[in-house]
Amino acid sequence: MNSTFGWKLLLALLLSSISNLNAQTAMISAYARNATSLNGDWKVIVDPADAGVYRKVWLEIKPLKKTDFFEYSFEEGPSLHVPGDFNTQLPELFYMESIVWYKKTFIYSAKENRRIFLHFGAVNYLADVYCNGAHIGSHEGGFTPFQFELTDKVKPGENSIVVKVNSQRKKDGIPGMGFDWFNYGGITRDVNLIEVNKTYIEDYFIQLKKNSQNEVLGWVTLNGDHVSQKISIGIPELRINFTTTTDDNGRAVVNFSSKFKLWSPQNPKLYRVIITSETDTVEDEIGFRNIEARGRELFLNGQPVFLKGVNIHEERPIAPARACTEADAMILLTWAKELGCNLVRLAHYPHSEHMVRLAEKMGLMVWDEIPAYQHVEFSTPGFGAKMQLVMNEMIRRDRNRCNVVIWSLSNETYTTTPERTLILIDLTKKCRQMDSTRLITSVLSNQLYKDNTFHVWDTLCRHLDIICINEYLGWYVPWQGRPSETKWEFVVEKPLIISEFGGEAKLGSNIGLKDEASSWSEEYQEDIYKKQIELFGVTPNLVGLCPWILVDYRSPVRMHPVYQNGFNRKGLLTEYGEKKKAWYVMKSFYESHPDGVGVPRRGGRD
Ligand code: GCB
Repeated sequence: MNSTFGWKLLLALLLSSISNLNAQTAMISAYARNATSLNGDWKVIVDPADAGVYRKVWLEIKPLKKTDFFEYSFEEGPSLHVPGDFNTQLPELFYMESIVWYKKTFIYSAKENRRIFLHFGAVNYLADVYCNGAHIGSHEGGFTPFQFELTDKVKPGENSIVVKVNSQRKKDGIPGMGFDWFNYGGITRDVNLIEVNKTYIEDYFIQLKKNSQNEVLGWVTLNGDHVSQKISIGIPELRINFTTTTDDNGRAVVNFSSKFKLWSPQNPKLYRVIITSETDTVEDEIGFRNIEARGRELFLNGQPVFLKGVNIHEERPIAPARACTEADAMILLTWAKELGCNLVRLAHYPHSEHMVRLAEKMGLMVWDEIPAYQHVEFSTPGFGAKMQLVMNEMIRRDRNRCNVVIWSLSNETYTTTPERTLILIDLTKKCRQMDSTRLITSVLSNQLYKDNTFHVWDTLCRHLDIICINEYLGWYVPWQGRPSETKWEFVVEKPLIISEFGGEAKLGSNIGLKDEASSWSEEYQEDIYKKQIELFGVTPNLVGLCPWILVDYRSPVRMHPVYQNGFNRKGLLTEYGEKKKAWYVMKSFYESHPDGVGVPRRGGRD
């Protein structure tokens, strides 16, 4: 790590309870490197009793004498596909939240002056990694990339990697013990061996300066033993060739101006950008856009914008499992486009890089979120530092994606939890230090709704760029009057996104029953949406919406045997993509609001 931020983070981590050992924040643009994929079949040992540590399965000892025996074997056991969750690949693993050992071999031929890294897109939740029988490190956190350097650990010929994956929930985990989605465990994203030169481009930030539409302000950092180098940033289409030199810490400021065709949902323009040092080159596709909150409004590239969003969980439709490929992302994002969206809230954790990059190409803005969800244990010593690490990993991966317009640092955490507000204020400041060009938020719930007035009183709002509220009026919270007569009071005037609303319906259930929640009828859900639209019309500073949720998704806490059966049924679509009545209400609402136009007001303070 080259920045001051890096040192501060390192110090914080030393003081924290995070179980990361030797895992490095992954290098930028892993997909653009010289990589060998380790995706495919991995041999596995299922270990719900945590016996593999005692038996030292990573040593893979084989019987030598006639009297020898060993009570495990990778070779004679099952295989699982990587990337993918283990729960949906073997029936006996479906509800398991525990340990699976994975093993893969690869052939390596040594090359002079090259370094080799083992890069994981994500492993849910704890990963302990072994190379050729030696423990090389561990990583905590189920949704962000990390890497280990293998340069001194590999040998010419066959090498083996063993990963102990543990998906057990942790009280001090992020997320913690309770969450309303399926805990898909395993090596859930791509695995790659990445080769680079001795000194390589570790990271870069090439985006428009805050509030500017023509000036890029960023930096490049190098990692290696020869970090003072000439750097160039080339954008052939704009005839830009910006040159500079890194300092003794391997860091160079990047600053140039041009007349960019700005990225927007209507024109998701990306440029080929070539970042070159004396010893490395990385190519990326980068877009340029400006997002700003001013007063009670949002502006994209200087124009007022209304965020027509939808919430999405990273679950594969049709045959539900953890979504992990570009094809999975394509299905989900195509549905979001069909709904008329210009934004997707990737709830409640960073989704795969495929998802974010594809959304960028398709003209969808992205809301990125770390999994600090509801009852996470802020009071655990070092919890703030652990959140910071997850945030750092998310921002490092996505900060060059111009479609990312929101960093969300938590969802529905409780104001009564000790340390919560202080930690979130501190994290918000740190996020802004890392990247002030996006809107920073934390999603609030449990605000006071009394006498048909919504009181948004949480003082955390003072520190955020936008206020985001999950409200569920008409479902968890009964309406207290006519939706069109709802009043709003805010602790501070800022742009507001209603980040969750909706209700459950099972497709085709109790047709026509419009006024009984327990009918789980589409008509009841449709009615919620119609009333919500009345509410939006009297919500003064509304700049965006995210209905909960695009697709019905698995959640073991949803236990009704007829209507839910392990699924949260708040989807506008079923898991097969069938449209519920509420889909059409939301779609026609979005279609009647062209981009750049706010919600027409029928009252309120505007
Ligand atoms: C929420 C949560 C979301 C839940 C949703 C629900 O407030 O943020 O994760 O799944 O409610 O369906 O209750």
